[in-house]
Amino acid sequence: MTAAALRASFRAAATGVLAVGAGLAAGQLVAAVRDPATAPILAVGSTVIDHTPTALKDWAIRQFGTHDKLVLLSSIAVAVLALAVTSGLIATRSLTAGIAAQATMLAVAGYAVLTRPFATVTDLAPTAAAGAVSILVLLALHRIDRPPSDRRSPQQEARAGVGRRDFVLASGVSATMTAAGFVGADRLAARRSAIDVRLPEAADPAPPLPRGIDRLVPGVTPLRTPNGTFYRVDTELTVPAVDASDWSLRIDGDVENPYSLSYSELLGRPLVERNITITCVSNEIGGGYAGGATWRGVLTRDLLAAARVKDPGRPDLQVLSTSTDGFTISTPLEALTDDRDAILAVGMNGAPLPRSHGFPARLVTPGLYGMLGCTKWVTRLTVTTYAARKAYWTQRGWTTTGEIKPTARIDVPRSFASVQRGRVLIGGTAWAQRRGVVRVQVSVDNGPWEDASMGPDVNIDYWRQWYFVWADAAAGQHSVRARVVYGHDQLQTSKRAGVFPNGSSGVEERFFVVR
Ligand SMILES: Nc1nc2c(c(=O)[nH]1)N[C@H]1C(S)=C(S)[C@@H](COP(=O)(O)O)O[C@H]1N2
Ligand SMILES: [Mo]
Repeated sequence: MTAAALRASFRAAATGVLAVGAGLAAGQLVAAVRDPATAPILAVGSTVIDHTPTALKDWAIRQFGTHDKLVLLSSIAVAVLALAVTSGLIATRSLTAGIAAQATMLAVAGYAVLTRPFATVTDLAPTAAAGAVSILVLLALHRIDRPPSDRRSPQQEARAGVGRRDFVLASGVSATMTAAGFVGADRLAARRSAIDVRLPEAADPAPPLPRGIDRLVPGVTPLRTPNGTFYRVDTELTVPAVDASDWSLRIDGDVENPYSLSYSELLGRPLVERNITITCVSNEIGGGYAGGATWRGVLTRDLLAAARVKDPGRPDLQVLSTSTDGFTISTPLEALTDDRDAILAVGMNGAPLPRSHGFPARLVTPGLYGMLGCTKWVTRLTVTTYAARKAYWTQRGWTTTGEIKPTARIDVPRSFASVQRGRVLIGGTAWAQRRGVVRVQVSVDNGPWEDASMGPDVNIDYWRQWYFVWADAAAGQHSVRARVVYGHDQLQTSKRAGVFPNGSSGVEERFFVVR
């Protein structure tokens, strides 16, 4: 390839990328006005997530943890980039074919948008804007790059250098507007998502959390997880921006009295507060997918009592909860009506729920993994049977009954940390929801199990901090294991299990070095 041909290909590729980039920025901007989740890239990403086999999803979560979505979006971005380059190169051969290539990408995005749960035709607006802008930019840059041959007079050929400058200028303008579009869309979405509500105080408040031992033992997880650092697990690519004034909760299914509740009606009900530690079924032994908070809301027991469940003694009854995006969770009816005080929460640690944790309302069910009782952005509670309806993760083979497995977690020393010889502080948290943590036992270098010192006992559904002083640590590599004793002197199982299908088990072992 000659240098000139190479430069021409480069300009063609750049044309494709600039056009698609400008289109995506336009899509982002239009989506930000209505609903950020309808942006074409996000719709495609969400569709890919929903069609990913469980095994692959599992692998991705294991490999990338909470970065799994970033990895997914980056992969899609790389694919789009490749397609954009291709469309630019095709356009130099045949402009019509180049436009057709972009239109095909558009059609795929449009299909993804329309097949999202609850999608409406107006959700196509961002994709349509993206398509219009990308094709217009493609046409404009293509024209500047290679003026139509009938206009290519000898003088114009001579002024090819000027044409090249025009192309660079036009590219710069396009790239700048694209960047401005992305930034603007981001600002717009952020402004839209500020939460401006004041929650009424709870008529039945939770006891204030005692002081934890995390001041005493640096590195131990605080007793209360701040909202900003609380783990987040969901299938969403962008946090749903639900408007409290548009939101309502529908309670229906096998009930005598189906009804709906607006946000202000919900806040008008007597609110309770409970301290509850929730945990994700995808938490590996020693993992961070657990958090403790004070949840404020309405008891689901009361909400369901007002709906009057038909024949509530029947076996197999579940409540299928649905969130704004169509995601569903199955919770045994019993867990939402017994005295464990499951909550339809509106508040978290004294503040309205953050959007990432389910604003305006979510379920919090003590004792069950998040995917069984913690539906965020919940809009519907349908009383039905497990035979009749299957929830999102049920369809993918996960448990419908799994209770949270009791476990002790080591927070310090960190894995492969190097610590001073002498007195080594070992510490962590332990949870055994519905049973209660009795104590934690520690074994150093596979020695005998010894009781750790325990932090305050908040309640059976809350985690408990612990620490152990290893008084005479000698230089070298060491290991520590920790296990929880819960309920009535039951011992945490040492049997190893992966997270699928009903949560990990096994005793954590950690290695560290004493200097
Ligand atoms: N709408 C919706 N709710 C959801 C999920 C989800 O994917 N979508 N994930 C569940 C899972 S798997 C867990 S562990 C908890 C996590 O709640 P958090 O993100 O507030 O910590 O939310 C649950 N609620
Ligand atoms: Mo989860």
